[in-house]
Amino acid sequence: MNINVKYGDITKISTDVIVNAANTSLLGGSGVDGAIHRIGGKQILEECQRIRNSQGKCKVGDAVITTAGNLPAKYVIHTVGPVWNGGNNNEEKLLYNSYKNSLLLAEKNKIETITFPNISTGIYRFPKEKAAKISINAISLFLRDSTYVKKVILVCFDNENYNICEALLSEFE
Ligand code: AR6
Repeated sequence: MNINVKYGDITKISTDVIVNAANTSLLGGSGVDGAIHRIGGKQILEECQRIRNSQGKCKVGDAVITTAGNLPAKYVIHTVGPVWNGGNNNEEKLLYNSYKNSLLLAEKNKIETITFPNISTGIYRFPKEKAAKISINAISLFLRDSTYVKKVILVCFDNENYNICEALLSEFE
């Protein structure tokens, strides 16, 4: 299958696109968002500001694309995952939408490889096992019919996410 799991820092990955776990403001934050803006430089923030000026805030589950500035990737897709609030607030569907809409945007831009972090599993507190299942479902379904997107990498920054994703993917194969 064309989904790989890696352990590491997404700002060091040189696939065509890396995905940012952003917030609705698109103007940066902490976690992976902070790292991407800090290392990617002001070009990313400037493009995010232009997007905000033209379309307003980014809704939860939606995605937008910018340059990757000084990062080794070519583009950054910024998506906003849901905050986990107990599970009865459409969180699972919204997380699925974050993956799907990021992949659709990559496809629209004729992108071949895309790297995701474990969206919403940090500051937004989404349970890791549930989040990993949703990510792998969304990605595998998408790869069945995609024309341009051929390879997806899940980059995990902590052991727990890495072990969960590895185990789920080996069941899948
Ligand atoms: N590379 C890869 N993964 C990372 C990195 C990194 N450099 N840094 C953290 N992670 P989080 P969220 C992992 O909190 O939960 C921000 O302030 C981390 O271990 O970055 O979606 C935004 O502005 C975790 O597994 O994002 C929002 O306000 C995963 O990335 C809010 O946090 C997501 O953790 C979004 O919260």
